[in-house]
Amino acid sequence: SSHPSSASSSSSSPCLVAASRRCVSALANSPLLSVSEEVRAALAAGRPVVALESTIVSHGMPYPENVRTALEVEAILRAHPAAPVVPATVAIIDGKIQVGLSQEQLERLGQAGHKAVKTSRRDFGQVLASKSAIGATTVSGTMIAAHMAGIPLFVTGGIGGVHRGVLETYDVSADLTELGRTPVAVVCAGAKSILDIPRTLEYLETEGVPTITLGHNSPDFPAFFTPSSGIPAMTHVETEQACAEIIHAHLRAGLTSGLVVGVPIPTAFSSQSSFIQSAIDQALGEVSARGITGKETTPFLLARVNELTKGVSLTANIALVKNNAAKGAGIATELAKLRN
Ligand code: PSU
Ligand code: MN
Repeated sequence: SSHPSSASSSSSSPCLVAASRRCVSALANSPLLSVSEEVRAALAAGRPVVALESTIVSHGMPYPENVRTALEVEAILRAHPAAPVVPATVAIIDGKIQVGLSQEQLERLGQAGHKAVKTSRRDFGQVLASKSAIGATTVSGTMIAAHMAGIPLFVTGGIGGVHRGVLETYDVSADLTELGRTPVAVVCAGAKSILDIPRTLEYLETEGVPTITLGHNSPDFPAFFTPSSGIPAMTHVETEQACAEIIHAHLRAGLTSGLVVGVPIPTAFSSQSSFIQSAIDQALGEVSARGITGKETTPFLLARVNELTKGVSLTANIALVKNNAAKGAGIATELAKLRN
């Protein structure tokens, strides 16, 4: 049916994750989905859970900072002052979509680095069929798994977007079409200026994806290493509660698109942004010069910018991911209250 299911009909209609906490996604029975015991118990009890991606671990940061950061982000969620939030890191391991990783699995993923398969929607079949491959899920891939498991909120660093030079390359991240088709809220620090941010926001608008800036004294969508992109988001809220209310209403209405919550980088870590920007410009030039295309483009840019800034961009990247986790824990907590 194309009509949103109301709470009262949720017992008889195919159940949307958003309808109520007891109502588990119809996809939750997939034989290829493996949800950890801790995550399963938290979801069943209506306690807050936050999904986390794994491409940021394998392709977004070097080893061993990647594993350390992943564990620290999980620890920030668990130590959330109001009440613990359960982390659910997503990856494809041993031919299963794993939601909630052990420390050992995180270590395998971090060590695999670029040998892991960067996994967006199109890559699932290939990675699942090859039982030995490790699939590191992107924002797109992680949203799919989170939705399958019934997790409405997901925290990461930055989303993919419309690439600069799109009119030549047609390079638009699968994250954007995923946001248009999968009802999960993604908390991030905006989009990196490796991307065309104005066109990314236009694309999200076309896909029916609300963009919400949180805790900003301006309506601007953040731009990863800088607090403001100069382009307004759909709306701007000051509190995690107000943010959760919009997410809750959007999901409860049965809309099938996701949402983006942009959390500006803390100002203490944004001072080096013009130095980082010059590294980004150089790395972008190298992408064209070397003829890098397709799924290789973003990992190349991320690694090259880390290299060129000798760790300055990595420090900012780690700081903003942790800040997003702290904010995401607050939003997840408010969202759980609204859903219970
Ligand atoms: N941007 C970042 N860090 C990242 C990514 C993007 O600042 O780690 C990763 C995310 O996993 C995102 C993916 O989903 O890159 C997008 O890749 P592509 O541009 O090829 O769609
Ligand atoms: Mn691409």
